[in-house]
Amino acid sequence: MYQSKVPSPALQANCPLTTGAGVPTGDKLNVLTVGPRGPLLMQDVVFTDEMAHFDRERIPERVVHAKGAGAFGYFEVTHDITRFTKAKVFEKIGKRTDIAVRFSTVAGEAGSADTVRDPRGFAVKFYTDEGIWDLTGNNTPIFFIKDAILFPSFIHSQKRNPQTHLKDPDMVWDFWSLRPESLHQVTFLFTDRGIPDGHRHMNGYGSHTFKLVNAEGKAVYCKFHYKTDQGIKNLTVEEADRLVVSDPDYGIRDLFCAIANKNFPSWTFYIQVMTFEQAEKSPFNPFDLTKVWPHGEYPLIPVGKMVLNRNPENYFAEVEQLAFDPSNMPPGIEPSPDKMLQGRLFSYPDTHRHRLGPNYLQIPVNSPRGTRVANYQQDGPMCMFHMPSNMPNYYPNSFMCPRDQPKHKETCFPASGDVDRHNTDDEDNVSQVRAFYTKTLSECERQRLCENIAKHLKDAQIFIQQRAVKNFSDVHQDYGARIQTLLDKYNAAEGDKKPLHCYVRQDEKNAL
Ligand code: HDE
Repeated sequence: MYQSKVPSPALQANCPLTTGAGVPTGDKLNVLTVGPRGPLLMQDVVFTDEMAHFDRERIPERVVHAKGAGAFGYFEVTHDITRFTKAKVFEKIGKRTDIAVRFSTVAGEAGSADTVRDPRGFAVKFYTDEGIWDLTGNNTPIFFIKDAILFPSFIHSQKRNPQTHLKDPDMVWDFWSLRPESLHQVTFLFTDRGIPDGHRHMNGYGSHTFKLVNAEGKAVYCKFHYKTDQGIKNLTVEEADRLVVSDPDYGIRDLFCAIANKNFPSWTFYIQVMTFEQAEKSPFNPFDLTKVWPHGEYPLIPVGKMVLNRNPENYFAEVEQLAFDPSNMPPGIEPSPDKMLQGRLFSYPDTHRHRLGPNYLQIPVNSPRGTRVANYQQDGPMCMFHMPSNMPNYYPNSFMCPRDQPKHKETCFPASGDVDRHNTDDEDNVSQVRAFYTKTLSECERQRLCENIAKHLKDAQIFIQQRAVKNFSDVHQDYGARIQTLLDKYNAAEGDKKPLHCYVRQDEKNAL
């Protein structure tokens, strides 16, 4: 069982107080001055050591998913899926693998409230025998967009207006209404599940399509689901609004206290599987992250259980420095052509190098455990790893050293087609949303969904409201009509409020 590298309290308590260099400190409560009222001396290195470190305590917060809660535990295999994958994490029933999990909101800053309407990050780090596997998912099986190039702009539209520094409904709804592929996730977000009750009562999803490869080299596509064993529970809008004020860290507190009280949360882990032949024939793009795979056609296959049974010893060391990376995949798990997943393969390690430095994988919570790192990477800030002095730092070489092993090569697969910036906007963005609206939601849930949307959309300019309502009507006439009726009431009661900030509209630019 992994424990963070903090010395035991007993050992630490008997140590003398020291500087960062380990030099024992005589007096930690008074600076060194000339006489009781005299000036402070620059030779007071106890003071400069303390203050200089304090000035450097903050690192850049995550550009998204900045507010989060973390915990540790294990994944245990309960069903055999070795027919699909050779990944050792699944190699036999009963096998346990240490995990780290971080839950998070998306748009808020590191100090923002936990109970806002927002997707929840649900990232799982498996410390497998073949290196780290990061399944960096959310609490929704889909996402707003399906092309990675849109992500920076999508996030800009969800965060603060660059002039007012305020959240801006115009930006949010202008972007969403111009990208109809967002309708599925927007609908999910404004249902009751848009405000989960803490982090223990929500499901997690790998969301993307991945590839599983078995020991014979045969590959299938798959999706990962982790369903809460605590039961789905959501907060009402009223409860959530109250907690934003009374307990903005509700999610962190709920998780920490549950584990501290040995009420260990768990999730049941499933996969869906699609053969390459089925993918070829699929009526929708199985790599399109705005689409689900219907469970009727691709049933959930049970795999294992995830249990969280340890709180972090230190939040900064073990949660703030956690670095999840979808490109960390052990043999037997590979990426699919999903454009969003492909984009993420670059972005996560890139953002970690910015936030934590090029040697972030040497931070204990990010380091593999069941296996040893052996490569020719060297140096860089905060580097703690180097090859033994009797081994070369280059490859190939003629000496004793770590060598690549062809059995771990990625599977070979055919790919063809014109290289182009293919526009896939016109792919069906409404059928699955319509099924969700008409078949999955109850009448009460549909009404609350429309009320939740109208309550937010009402603060966008009328022309943006109209474009958004048209998109909802494309999903279902009733969906758009209900929202428009609610908007009419708001607009009649509140008048056409001049938004705080107005960009110049495209068709008004000649007015400049
Ligand atoms: Fe992320 N995302 N993301 N995301 N994401 C980050 O990495 C990114 C997407 C998710 O608890 C960042 O460390 C791109 C989908 C989680 O530490 C960054 C795209 C899903 C977390 C990043 C997406 C996620 C992040 C920012 C579009 C669900 C928090 C900070 C192609 C399947 C992990 C960081 C944690 C964090 C990039 C979209 C989940 C910038 C480019 C889809 C749970 O690398």
